[in-house]
Amino acid sequence: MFTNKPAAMKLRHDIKGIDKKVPVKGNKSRKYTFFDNAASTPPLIPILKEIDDYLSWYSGVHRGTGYKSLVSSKIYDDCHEIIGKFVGADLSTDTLVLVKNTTEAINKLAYRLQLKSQDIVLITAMEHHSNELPWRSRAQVRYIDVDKDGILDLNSVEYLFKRYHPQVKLLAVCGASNVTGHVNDVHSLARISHAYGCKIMVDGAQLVPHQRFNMKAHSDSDHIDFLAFSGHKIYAPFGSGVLIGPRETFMSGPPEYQGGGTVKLVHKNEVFWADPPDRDEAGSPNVLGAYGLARTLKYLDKLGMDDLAKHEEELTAYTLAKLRDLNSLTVYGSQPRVGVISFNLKDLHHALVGAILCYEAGIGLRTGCFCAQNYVRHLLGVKETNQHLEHYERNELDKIPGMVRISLAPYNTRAEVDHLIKWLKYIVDNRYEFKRRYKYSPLHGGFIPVDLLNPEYINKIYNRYMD
Ligand code: ALA
Repeated sequence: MFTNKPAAMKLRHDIKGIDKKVPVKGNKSRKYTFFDNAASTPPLIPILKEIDDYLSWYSGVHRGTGYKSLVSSKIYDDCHEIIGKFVGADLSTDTLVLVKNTTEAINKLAYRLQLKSQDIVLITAMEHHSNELPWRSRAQVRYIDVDKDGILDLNSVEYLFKRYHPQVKLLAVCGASNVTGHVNDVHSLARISHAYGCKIMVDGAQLVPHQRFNMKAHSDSDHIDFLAFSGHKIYAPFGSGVLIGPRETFMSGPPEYQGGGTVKLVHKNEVFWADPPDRDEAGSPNVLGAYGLARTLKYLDKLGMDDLAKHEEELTAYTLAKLRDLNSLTVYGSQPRVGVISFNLKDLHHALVGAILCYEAGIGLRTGCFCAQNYVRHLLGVKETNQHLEHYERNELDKIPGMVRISLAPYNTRAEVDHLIKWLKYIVDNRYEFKRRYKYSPLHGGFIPVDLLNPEYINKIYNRYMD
């Protein structure tokens, strides 16, 4: 039975746009079911109200003398503390840099570590491109293997450390996969890494929104040295992301972005850089993003992250059981996982399934490779081929392998899952009919119902906001 409903119900009640209706085929509309929380979560009404209230005090920070600027500076600076506290960071020894998102955070760290071309960064074969490409461009990368279900092979971690240390400068690993939702035991990985004198960076984009996360004390061998995560995946889509790490990492050398706010003193021939985090927060910062994220995290703390996580866990188990009851459906990955589930229906292109759910069931989710192409190919047993590049260049996405992904959040309900399952069953039972009714359109880069090749209603809604 479901427990801890009150926290989840309160969260649902506070979601902006929860009752939004979307047009569906046949000139009808229905309440939107949103299962793409791994991409971005919707914002919270109470936080929007707080931001609106604060806006009358909003001003540029750090460099103004007016009263509003003083207030805004204090708010902005304190946001660092509040955000750090949410993940157990110790800001007496760590620095928290506010950036745009996880991608920027990891790129910044890759720059900040001042890696040399012979240095090695260990990553896993289950990473999002954002935790793969920044390392590939600055150091040598070795991949920790995953098994056929996409689960990390711990023997491979030990093997790579034994073989390559002390050349290994960092272990960079996702807390949870954005494809399978699989949760890595990052604290055990931290212990292994520290035993080899190496630091660990956790890409927390898909973990921090789902479970209480604690970086743990520096004195603890399970301590997470660096953490990156995004506000827009934890109900604060106002452009704030987070990078946390030891202060000394941010103390030496110039920042990659240089300009206002990053300096103490500028001479014609010399620059004295500001202390962290200012050195790495160039230009006027995103004060509203910081405020939105800090207030959202306080809200979640008050609601109870553990209760929310428990609800999501039960909803995920419920969804998996229902999916497994369906014929001709393959679910990828394995436990433990957050509410991210990728699957395929036999003989149906993933993008076709996504289109039917969009145009007929009013369900929002994501299909494709989810910016984790190597991992998705591995799970599908598909080899690398340059032919896929030709398909991308011709916008023939219907020729590229991929998956259907649902990503749950604690505000989702069993009724929403039942709605999805009903539709998946309907799709499986009527696959030939759907294949006839939908056509791939290179122009739109997706499948469109043949009687709706010009999706007028999207334009209508667009015009309402953009005209
Ligand atoms: N990385 C985000 C996702 O997996 C955008 O959807």
